[in-house]
Amino acid sequence: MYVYILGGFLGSGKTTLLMKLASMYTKRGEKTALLVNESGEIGVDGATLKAQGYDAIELPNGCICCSLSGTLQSALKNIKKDIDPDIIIIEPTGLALPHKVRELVKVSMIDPDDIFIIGVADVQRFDDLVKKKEQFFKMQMSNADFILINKKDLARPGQIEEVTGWLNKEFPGKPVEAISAKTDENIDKLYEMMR
Ligand SMILES: Nc1nc2c(ncn2[C@@H]2O[C@H](COP(=O)(O)OP(=O)(O)OP(=O)(O)O)[C@@H](O)[C@H]2O)c(=O)[nH]1
Ligand SMILES: [Mg+2]
Repeated sequence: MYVYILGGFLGSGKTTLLMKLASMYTKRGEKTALLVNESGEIGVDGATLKAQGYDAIELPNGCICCSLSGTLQSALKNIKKDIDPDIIIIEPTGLALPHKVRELVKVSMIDPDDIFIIGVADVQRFDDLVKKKEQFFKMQMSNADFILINKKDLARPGQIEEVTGWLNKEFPGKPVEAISAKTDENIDKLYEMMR
């Protein structure tokens, strides 16, 4: 069983990506369970995901990396028992620290080598986020196994190269790929990166 944790700031495209990945794995015939911890403004909730035929569990308002850590663990235990999926995709809120989520998932006796963090960086709001919340952004991205620069379709000319350069300098050796979760640009490259 593989677990993917989508780490990225509010509105970076985590839910859009989650839907794409869920559809890809389902088409591949892998049983996929989704665990979402929506912060409650925009996006897709557990009921919508279930309506689309996915096994989805929605955790209540609050943050799964801190106040809801116990809730996360019991949800994982139930998913393993009731659904027994091949893949679990977890979307924490945009304010969560993905490495803390990974620690909690590890406690639920999932092999640490089977847990991956995907960092999602919003190209449109990259400059603003780095200006206002650089430390937080770095903390979210630093533990990612790879980083996706999302919303490629909205990037100004040269911006993808700029952001890629910044990320390569901050996180040498970490794979970086620019995609658009909405228009599917480079989404095949993402699928190749996934197990
Ligand atoms: N143009 C464009 N818009 C995108 C892309 N990915 C996501 N969006 C839009 O960005 C907005 C936020 O996307 P979500 O997937 O809800 O982002 P999120 O990270 O789940 O947001 P929160 O759960 O609220 O933190 C939505 O309006 C999406 O349609 C993209 O690649 N390109
Ligand atoms: Mg979301």
